[in-house]
Amino acid sequence: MDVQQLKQEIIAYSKEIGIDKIGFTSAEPFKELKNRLIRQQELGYQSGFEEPDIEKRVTPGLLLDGAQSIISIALAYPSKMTDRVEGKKGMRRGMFARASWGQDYHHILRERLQKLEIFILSKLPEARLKSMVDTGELSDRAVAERAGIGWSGKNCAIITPEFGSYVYLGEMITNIPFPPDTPVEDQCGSCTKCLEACPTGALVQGGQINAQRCISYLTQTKELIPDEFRGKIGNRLYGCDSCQTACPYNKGKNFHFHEEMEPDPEIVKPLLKPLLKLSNREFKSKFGYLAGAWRGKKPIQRNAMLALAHFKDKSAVPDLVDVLQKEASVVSRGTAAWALGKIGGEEAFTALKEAKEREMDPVVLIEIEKGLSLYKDEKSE
Ligand code: B12
Ligand code: SF4
Ligand code: SF4
Repeated sequence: MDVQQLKQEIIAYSKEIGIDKIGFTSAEPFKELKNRLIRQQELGYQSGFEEPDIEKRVTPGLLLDGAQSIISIALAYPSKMTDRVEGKKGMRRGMFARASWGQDYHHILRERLQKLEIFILSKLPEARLKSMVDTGELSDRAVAERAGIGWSGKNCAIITPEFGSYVYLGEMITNIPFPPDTPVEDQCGSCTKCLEACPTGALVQGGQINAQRCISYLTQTKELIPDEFRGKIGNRLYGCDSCQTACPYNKGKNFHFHEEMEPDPEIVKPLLKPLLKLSNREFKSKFGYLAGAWRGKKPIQRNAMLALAHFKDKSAVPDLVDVLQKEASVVSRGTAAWALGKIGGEEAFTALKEAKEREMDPVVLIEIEKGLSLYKDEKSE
């Protein structure tokens, strides 16, 4: 078997099936990454969404018997919507980050990798292959970096010279000894735009994130958002793009190669108030196909309440009062209380005072107190 020729055939086929960039690297352990992961764990900087077994993360041989190489793929996603919708007073909108536009990218990339597996097996039936996207053990970025897809930016993203960092990543471990590609040279230089743009200081230094401070992470948690970050989430419902939009290498990068990735503006920039009233079934049928729906309805509703607070949208007060009075979830009632205090006005204040008499949950009671003091602060200004 001529592996060099097979590599060329795979590259040609990848273009036919809509893979925008492909790279090859060895299945050697990721030594530098190992130290990095241990350090991040020690510092408490991880999100908890990562695979917990560090050995597995850095040793492809533990994931596929006889692993020899890894094929890394990248698919570019759009950064601008073709049809736009604008929010206005009383009709405010929230925002899903670009990585959650169109169909869930996990399905799209898995489908491409599956096609690639079938192709390789048709040429080499004895090949052993194992593909993964995001939820697998490997670090998709570390693989992509070593396979020459792009460099690892100070914003932590893999930046491709062709498509910027607006690319999804996935990979396939193989037992075929493909010749490796050369990594792309780091082009960040003295730039620090992403570090400056990060609203929460989550990028503690170039290439190092404290995920616990990252808005993308916070929007995906199920708990109350810590006070420090509530005012910084803005109108983000899922994810955060600030350290990518700030990057000069993303300027003008907006690729619409894949129909499945086209966003529906009414879905990825939805009106906020109706989100508070969605049934589980409505949420699933409207938003269920987005990558950003993986944690379910409640975190999106919590973030929507913070967004309404961010806009100080008085027209949302009756809906927030409804949540405060009727919702079973402590996180929802607590967030509604805080949002009412932030928005202010007599109606909100009265609802908070009434809730204080009625509420039994100590966590919600604390949020009601915060809401009341926010309102008082506003009045005394
Ligand atoms: C956990 C996770 C998160 C966490 C933590 C993010 C992080 N930076 O670690 C949270 C929830 C915050 C998150 C957010 C986002 N994520 Co995310 N996330 C992941 C996941 C599941 C694991 C990442 C991980 O292991 N991080 C640990 C760090 C330590 O490792 P790493 O970043 O993977 O690898 C790099 C570092 O280790 C670095 N490194 C290694 N050694 C050393 C040594 C030194 C000195 C330095 C400086 C660096 C360094 O080099 C590696 C290569 O870049 C991956 C999928 C996967 N299985 O890999 C997706 C993934 C990284 N996420 C992705 C995306 C798109 C995002 C968001 C843009 C989504 C959004 N719009 O909100 C944001 C971006 C936030 C950011 N600035 O990183 C993409 C990235 C695509 C790309 N072009 O880079 C991935 C690859 C998913 C995918 N398959 O496409 N994510
Ligand atoms: S995604 Fe947002 S919060 Fe997270 S590091 Fe980037 S700019 Fe900061
Ligand atoms: S904004 Fe500047 S420092 Fe940050 S990733 Fe882009 S080029 Fe690198």
